[in-house]
Amino acid sequence: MNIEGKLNAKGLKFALITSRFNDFITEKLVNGAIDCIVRHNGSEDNVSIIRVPGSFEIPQVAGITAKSGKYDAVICLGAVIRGETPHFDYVSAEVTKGIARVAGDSKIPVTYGIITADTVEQAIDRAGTKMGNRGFDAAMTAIEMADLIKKINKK
Ligand code: INI
Repeated sequence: MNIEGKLNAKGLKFALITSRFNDFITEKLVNGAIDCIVRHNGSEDNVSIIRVPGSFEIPQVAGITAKSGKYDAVICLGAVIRGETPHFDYVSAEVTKGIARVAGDSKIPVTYGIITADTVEQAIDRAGTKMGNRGFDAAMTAIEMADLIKKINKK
């Protein structure tokens, strides 16, 4: 028997966790995620947008949200852009490890829509221009995974 998730967001409830830091990018990821959900039969009324100060704060809030029992999937959206100090490396490593930890500890999908970019241009490219939209992609994965997990849990 093959078990695979379908791309149908009908009736599913989503939480988008997004950072205000670099919001000129993260708001585009939010729009991309909502666009994906709506294009796959979901409803914007079933999407909660939860804003945190920076990407570092995303994993903790994603964990609390995933445990709340109110959602079928949590989608993490952030943008970490390299500056002149090693700060980028610390923040990007922690948010990545943090989301992976929360996903592994959760009963619902927690997806990773974090742009880590060396330049502002690279970030723009991944927020709805040349290289697609990481928010759209993370929402698509959340839809498939939510359906998959429901199927696995069904007797
Ligand atoms: N937060 C981001 O989301 N993106 C960044 O590029 C970034 N940089 O480069 O500093 C950033 N820093 C803030 C960090 O996420 C925390 O909010 C802060 O350290 C307080 O905990």
